[in-house]
Amino acid sequence: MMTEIENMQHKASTGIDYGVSIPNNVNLAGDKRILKALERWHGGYLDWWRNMGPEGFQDAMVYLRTAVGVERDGWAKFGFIKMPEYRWGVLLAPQVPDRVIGFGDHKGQPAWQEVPGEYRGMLRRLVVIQGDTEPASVEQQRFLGKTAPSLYDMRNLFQVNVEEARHLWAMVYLLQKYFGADGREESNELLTRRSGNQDKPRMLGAFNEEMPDWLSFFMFTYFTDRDGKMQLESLAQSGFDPLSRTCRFMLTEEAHHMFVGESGISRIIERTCQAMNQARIENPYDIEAVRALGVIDLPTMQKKANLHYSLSLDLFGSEISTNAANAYSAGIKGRFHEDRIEDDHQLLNDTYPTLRLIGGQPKIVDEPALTALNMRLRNDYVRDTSGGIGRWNKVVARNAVDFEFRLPHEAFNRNIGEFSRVRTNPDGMIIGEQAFAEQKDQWLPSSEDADYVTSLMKLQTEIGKFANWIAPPKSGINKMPGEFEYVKIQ
Ligand code: BYC
Ligand code: FE
Ligand code: FE
Repeated sequence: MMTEIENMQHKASTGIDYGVSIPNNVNLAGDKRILKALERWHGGYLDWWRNMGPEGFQDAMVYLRTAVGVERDGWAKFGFIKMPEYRWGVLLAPQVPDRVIGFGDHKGQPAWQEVPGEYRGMLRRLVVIQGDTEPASVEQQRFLGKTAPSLYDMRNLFQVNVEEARHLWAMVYLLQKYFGADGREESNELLTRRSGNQDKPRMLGAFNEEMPDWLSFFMFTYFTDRDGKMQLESLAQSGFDPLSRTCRFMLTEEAHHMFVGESGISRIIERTCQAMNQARIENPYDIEAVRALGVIDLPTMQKKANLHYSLSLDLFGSEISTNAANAYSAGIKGRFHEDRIEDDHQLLNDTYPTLRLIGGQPKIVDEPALTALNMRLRNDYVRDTSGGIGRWNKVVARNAVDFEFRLPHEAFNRNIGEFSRVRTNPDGMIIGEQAFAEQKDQWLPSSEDADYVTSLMKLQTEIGKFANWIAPPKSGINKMPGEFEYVKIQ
């Protein structure tokens, strides 16, 4: 904790007040009603964290970064802390002076500092859905500490967890501050839904899936946190300024989550290829031989990628969506990089090439641009996602292994939208239910694949050591050396 003088100096230089129970740059000290409401919520939140947060490590000292500023550079401070004592704060990116609404029916009007009454329901729904995913991911990941392949990876997991929990705080602040009694109720509901629970599940599909192993965790942070990035980018364009500012700061944290995923997968590929080369195994499809080395075969990694990619595509909603059109026209949710697009930002007469199921086949057809906004954001996502696939393939190529990762067709294994009505192979060819059932174990993780991967998941807590199935990272966190004790388990 800082002394009072240190806090005053810190506040003067960064705008963040650490002198109250909830660190913030929204002047909670001068907003006693909201501070009280958040303090009350904090109690229930800590109960949730203790019950549903990382299982078995609540007393461990973890080398975590905490936000101490909101400017792009130098916002983080690193130090050892017990997770329940993490200073979850309410941090908004700096206000842009004279900001105007950038799109939709209100384009050019001053950005809203209060909730516009006519859009209250719509805004609340989006904030609640965004807020719901954050604790859901913590719940999904809560057992992974017990099988961490190294202290470095364990620390990264916990960093992601405390930040996703801070993202919950970010949405709860908006609910408490701007949505009155409804907002308080929604804030409490966010602590009572549970990932995977039959009676009170989390709101979106992917967030009710199990996360049984670290390969899933890395795939999730690569594919699903990237949906988080795209959605936050769209909400960062919002005409409701507090939402925009909140999302802008959340995005700075999101980059690390996707780094954890992309580098984690790269390291697994690296290790598998090395082991294959040492053992002179040339055929990556010789699953038995590769698994005998205690590493994860590349085809199983492709199947996991297929699963997490298709689950993440579902998070963009239907290709044709009046919800998306309404949110855009209202000025509530924009497009990816709306402020860098050159058009009229109203889309009243525009069309957009949209992937649809036409006459039983996937076809690209022009649709009104407003209702095709989910499709457009999903296209931006696919583009963003393919970059990492290319980098994974470079690792494979560098090791002279004959294998190529690729993204399956967007119609593959879908539960939301146009293609939820059909079954396809990974190339997007429509096949019958029975053909799918017969071949799905080649395309999605089978129970044997799951058993094998699970069998590798053993806790490795020796300083500087890594499980056999994953290569060490290129460098440590915050320039720490390889032999650093990232988590001190009590
Ligand atoms: N699962 O018009 P439609 C993150 C519902 S991830 C279940 O097609 P819309 C994170 C939909 O709610 C980012 N239900 O879709 C990542 C609607 O229901 P109602 C999270 C679904 O509304 C990793 C109906 O189907 N943020 O931050 O245009 C770790 C028809 O909907 C699903 C957001 O998503 C689904 N997958 O788009 C931690 C941003 N998809 O209302 C965190 C806020 C659709 O008719 N959310 N439905 O009962 C949104 O912008 C939109 O709600 C969606 C859906 C993009 C999700
Ligand atoms: Fe998040
Ligand atoms: Fe994230």
